[in-house]
Amino acid sequence: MSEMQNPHHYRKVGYSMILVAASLAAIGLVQLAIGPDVLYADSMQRDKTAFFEMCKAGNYMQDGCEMFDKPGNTLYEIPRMTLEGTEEAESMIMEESVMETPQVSAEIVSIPSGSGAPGCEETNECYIPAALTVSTGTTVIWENTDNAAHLATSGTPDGGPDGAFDSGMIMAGATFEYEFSDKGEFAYYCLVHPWMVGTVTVE
Ligand SMILES: [Cu+2]
Repeated sequence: MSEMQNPHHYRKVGYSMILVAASLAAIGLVQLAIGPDVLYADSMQRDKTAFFEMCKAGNYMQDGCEMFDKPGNTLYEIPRMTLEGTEEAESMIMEESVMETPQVSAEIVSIPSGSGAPGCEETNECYIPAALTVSTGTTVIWENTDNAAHLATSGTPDGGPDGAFDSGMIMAGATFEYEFSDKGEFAYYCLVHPWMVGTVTVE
């Protein structure tokens, strides 16, 4: 008896054909579930983006590139129109917002005019704001708007400098920057005008 005449082999072939038919049916169902529109829109988007990149590379001089003569506008209109609601659109929106967020954050503490004479401590305004709360990695910029020189030295008038930071003399109109990398509460004061006190709380 040859291999082809083995009835068990016919049965195997039969099973194989059922399997192939089932696979085709499954592929059809998956295609229905995904929807051809999504795939179509996706490839349309790819084509448009590729075309735009080609135009951009050629400085918009080629035929058909007039539609992109306002670079920047069109590039961002395309994804919004065709990809809204898809995962890709969401990730693009996220990328955009990441780009808009400044990488370095900074806060300004103003040293107001007249703080070289006692009195500003009565309203807690020798540094403005006298109590500042920032997140780690923030750069605090002390801006001396007075016509006298001042300092921002970490520590307290009673305990003296604690060594965390020290501006040295900030001359009239000058600034001092310090980046707070560690969490904690940092008291500081002015060495030459000890009524001037402030705190930076880093969270
Ligand atoms: Cu001072």
